[in-house]
Amino acid sequence: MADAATETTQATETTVVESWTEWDPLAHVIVGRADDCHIPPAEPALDAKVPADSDMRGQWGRRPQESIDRANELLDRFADQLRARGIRVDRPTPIDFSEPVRTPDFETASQFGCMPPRDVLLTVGREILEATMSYRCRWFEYLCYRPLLQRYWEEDPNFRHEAAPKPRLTDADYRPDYLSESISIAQRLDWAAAKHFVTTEEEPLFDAADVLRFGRDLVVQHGFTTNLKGIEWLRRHFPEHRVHAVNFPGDPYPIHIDATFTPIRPGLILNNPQRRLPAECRGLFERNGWEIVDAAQPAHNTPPPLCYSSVWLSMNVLVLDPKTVCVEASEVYQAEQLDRLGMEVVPVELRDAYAFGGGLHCCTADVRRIGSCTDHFP
Ligand code: DAV
Repeated sequence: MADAATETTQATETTVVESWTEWDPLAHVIVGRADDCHIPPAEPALDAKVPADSDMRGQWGRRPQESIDRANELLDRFADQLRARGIRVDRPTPIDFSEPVRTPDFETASQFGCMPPRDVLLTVGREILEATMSYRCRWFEYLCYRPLLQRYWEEDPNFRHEAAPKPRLTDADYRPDYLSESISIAQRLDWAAAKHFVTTEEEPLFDAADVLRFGRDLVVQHGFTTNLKGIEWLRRHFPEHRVHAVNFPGDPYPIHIDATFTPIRPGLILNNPQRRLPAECRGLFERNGWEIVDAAQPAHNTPPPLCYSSVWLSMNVLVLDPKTVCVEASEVYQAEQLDRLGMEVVPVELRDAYAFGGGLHCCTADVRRIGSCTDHFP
């Protein structure tokens, strides 16, 4: 592959925020917290993601305290593991998620949590952008990160703190087709292939976890949580970047790209074998000599109880640098595969926290990775 590198910025001693890729050496990261996390009440975008036979259907409220304590124990240990490697780790400040949310356009009886900062914060170069989000219960989640973002803003004169326009999230944002509880998987797959997702094109919507950063290029999944207007908004907001929309027709519940398509290092991406990148989207990678490898099978047949995510959190790894990757400790097949691919694998226990919003990639957000804006697809 080509190794063209375009220096666009010069880090200084006061640089706190800067990250251009998913794999450059990690220096500073936010790790989420499980405190007070709630299963939110029914709402259109969230219901579309919960399978018909899920144990979460019909129930909502604060998660059991033992599960919160256990998840926090694992998140704290993960934070310590990262600190022991010299990485600066910050933690969010949870708000009271039992509080209802009411805006002029919608109301919901409780909120969600702040375990997965990756969904909310998109770091591109020296900017951290708060995503619009697409669930009503997550509308105020950015508040948990404001104390950190304010601090970075004071410490780093080049840090740009941005927020995408808050969406109105009226019923016009959601397709009523998805409101039925008995949609077959075959129907869902047909809809996914036709790019008929639960969110409409009423206004720009995106979750930060639908975006992957490849230096000058941003790869964004079009699915339940990010619509085409959201992708167009990102394109206009980052005029120096090339923004590529992708979708994965094999996924009946397409939210977030980070259990589907996982860059490991320049030239190597893992792809979920049930959600292969379609041929028309592969050209960019193939022309530039990137290898797209089917990820190993997950070690588990089912997600843990009360979990939104699929078993493919096995692929939701956190790359520490192009030779080192954190893999969930029970995901032995994924660990073996990455070891065979030449990576040093750091096992991290996190499965009992999956229910709070995802895996190792989800529960973190980049503040700094050492590197510059490089062009990997010249
Ligand atoms: O496979 O359920 C999970 C992504 C979480 N950020 C899945 C996608």
